[in-house]
Amino acid sequence: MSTMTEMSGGPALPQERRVVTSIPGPKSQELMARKQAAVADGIGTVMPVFAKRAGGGVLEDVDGNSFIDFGSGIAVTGVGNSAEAVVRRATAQLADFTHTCVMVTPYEPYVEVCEELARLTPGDYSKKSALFNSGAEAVENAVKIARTYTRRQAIVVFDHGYHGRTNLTMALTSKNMPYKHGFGPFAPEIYRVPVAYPYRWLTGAENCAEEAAAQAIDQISKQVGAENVAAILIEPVLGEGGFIEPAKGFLPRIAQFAKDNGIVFVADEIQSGFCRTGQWFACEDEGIVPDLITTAKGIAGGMPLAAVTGRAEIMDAAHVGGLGGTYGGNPVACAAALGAIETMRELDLASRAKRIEEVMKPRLRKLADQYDVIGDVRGRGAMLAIELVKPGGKEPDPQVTAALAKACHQDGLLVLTTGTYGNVMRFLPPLVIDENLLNEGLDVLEGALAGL
Ligand code: PLZ
Repeated sequence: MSTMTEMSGGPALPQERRVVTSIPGPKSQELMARKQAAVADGIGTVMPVFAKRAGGGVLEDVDGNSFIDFGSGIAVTGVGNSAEAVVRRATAQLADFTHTCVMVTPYEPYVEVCEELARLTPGDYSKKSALFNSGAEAVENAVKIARTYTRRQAIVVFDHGYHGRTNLTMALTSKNMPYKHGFGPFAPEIYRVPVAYPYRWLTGAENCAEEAAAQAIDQISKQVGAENVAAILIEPVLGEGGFIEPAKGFLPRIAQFAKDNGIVFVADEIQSGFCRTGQWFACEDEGIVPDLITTAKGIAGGMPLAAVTGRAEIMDAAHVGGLGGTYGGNPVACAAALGAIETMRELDLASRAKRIEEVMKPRLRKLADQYDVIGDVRGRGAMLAIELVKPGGKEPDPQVTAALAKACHQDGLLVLTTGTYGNVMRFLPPLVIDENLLNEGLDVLEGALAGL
């Protein structure tokens, strides 16, 4: 198997952690001053260094520091940055044509991506897709499609769910700050019900799946009326809510309820999809076959592309001309997606994600035994997290989480935090990361915990 350096496009990028300045370094500080003057404050920054190159398992900044990448640009560059096949295919497409608008003059790469999506997503029924630019746009369109298909309006979402930042998807998203605060009014006919969050289920993890499903179904039936519900929308692993894996049994019960009531069951796999959790899609782990699935992020190796894929009869419910957008399914993004999918297949990145779990989870569990601030270790594949709490209980500790992330950044490890309570540290390495870097990243985390 080729080394990470060969797999990334562009000049060879040493696969090493290297901290040569204080973080942020002087050039990043200069650029940050320019950012503050020119870029709206609403666009925040997780780690205040400016990127110069990235590939394999590292990101290099403008000061020559090289960070081990445990973020993948929020679960996007699973195949690595500038992956060879992505660069090759997108470059060829760039030279041929950059845009025609699929609604004006279609092109083959768009159709090819939709054919791949039909092959890769769960379900052996006849499938169709529509392509868009961002995850939020895919979710909006899934809602439009489900509503025209069912001729119903209500959409059911879950506590801790995240679906985007546009007006409709803000309504679908549960967390107020920073996503919704001050941005209302929000779209109507959205109903939020409990999710099976094992670590925080009041009567204990063992009762969680059954009780949460019963509560959710009761609320849908009594408060909304199942016959009014167009779609139930859920992330199989809830990402921005804190990498919550719904207790086993919860998703199948909700999916069955949807089926029994003519409700379109939509899996939002925008963060969890494309090999991230050790399968092509996370819902496969419990044998869930959604009616519609939304994808983005990992689909195109860093180029903006998103999709809604599902049962042909549902996808075809919208009238001709009812779906679209100027750039949706841009040819360069489609070519990149075909390169990313080729890479995932050839390198069997689903297995690599499982291997990442094998390496990381035992070490995270050991750290949890050692450090009381780690209340929970969870996730699967290369979508893993620790939940940080005040020792002795389960009170969320966002301060310690932020401090830990900062200490990791200072020492050359790019990590992200997440969660409704801001107290979850998540690990989303590129699936092509070297095992040495993975272990070295965990060493950095261990050092940061020891230094708290
Ligand atoms: N659905 C499950 O994870 C994006 C958000 C980062 P877009 N998650 C990262 C931020 O702070 O904006 C996401 C997701 C799930 C939908 C989306 C939205 O995807 O491509 O960001 O629109």
